[in-house]
Amino acid sequence: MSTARPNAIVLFHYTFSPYARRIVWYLTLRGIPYAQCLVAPILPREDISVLGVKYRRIPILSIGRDIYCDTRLILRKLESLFPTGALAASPPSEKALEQLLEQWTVDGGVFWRCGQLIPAEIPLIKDPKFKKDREDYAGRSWQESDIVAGRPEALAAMRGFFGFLEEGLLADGREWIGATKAPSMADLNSVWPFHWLQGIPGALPPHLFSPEIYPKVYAWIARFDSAVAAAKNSAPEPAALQGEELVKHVTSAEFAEKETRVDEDDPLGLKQGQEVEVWPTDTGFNHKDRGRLVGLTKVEVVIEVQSKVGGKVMRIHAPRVGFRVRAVGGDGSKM
Ligand SMILES: N[C@@H](CCC(=O)N[C@@H](CS)C(=O)NCC(=O)O)C(=O)O
Repeated sequence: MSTARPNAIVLFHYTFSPYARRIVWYLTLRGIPYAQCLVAPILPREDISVLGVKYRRIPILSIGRDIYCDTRLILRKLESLFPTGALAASPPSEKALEQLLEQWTVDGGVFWRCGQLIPAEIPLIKDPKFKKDREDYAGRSWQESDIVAGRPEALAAMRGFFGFLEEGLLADGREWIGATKAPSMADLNSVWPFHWLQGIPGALPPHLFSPEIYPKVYAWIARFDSAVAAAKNSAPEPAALQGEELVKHVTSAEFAEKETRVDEDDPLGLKQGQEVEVWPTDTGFNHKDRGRLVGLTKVEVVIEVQSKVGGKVMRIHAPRVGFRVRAVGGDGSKM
């Protein structure tokens, strides 16, 4: 594996995270070089907390001293910071479809139902440390009896999702969701939970889910897999970064974005420089970042925090969707 550091991008992830794969696939399809910091599948993750980040979910991506949380924001930033060869469509109606698909998979229940279908008998689920960690993450029980009890309803929902693709988006025999020549953002925003689930032995019972029952969906997943494998052959291998070397690399870099701004007409009425807390509301909500507000727009909230080593100012960016921002000490801080 190459140890060259091609640019200021570092992806923090572990390899079986379906959300992280969204970013790995994106970078691979685009051929954008990056370094990666492989972290543990459960907390603690020293290589992240040392940067002053409390956000617990995976992946995060740093570009210099800017740290981006949540794949929705990460993809938007990569598209705007590396515009040549961007994957998003240009016509507004196609862009809208891409965003709807992202909402469907992230917020519309697809990922949540996939999580419920992880079989209770796999060794990781039986590990008490993993169970406790995921209960903190999801705010729901990961006890085996509850996983088993939730399965029928999740399978019923999953049939609806597979049907939506088979009889809807892919029904006319198109290769890619956006009828493009190669995978586009519409595919990237929809394929990942299905790709993940059908790769977990025992998650989907074959009498309900198979290439015979959903031929177009299974062929589409396989096609996407081949497209990524082909891109991987020519894409640069990610450099590995960890520990002291990682901290030095990230904290000694410049900011990727020169300017951030707090919109005066933002409905929250928060002010530049004010101390705020930021946290996701769906999962990972027990881990709040606190810092100085330096950015608040329709797209993102940005706060400044200090790295634990070297005391460098880092900027944490989170999307507005699915996150809460509260003034420290404000009435709503316990919501
Ligand atoms: N909306 C977030 C969700 C990220 C997420 O839930 N990631 C999972 C991994 S696939 C996670 O963080 N699980 C708990 C953990 O790894 O700490 C995103 O788009 O990045």
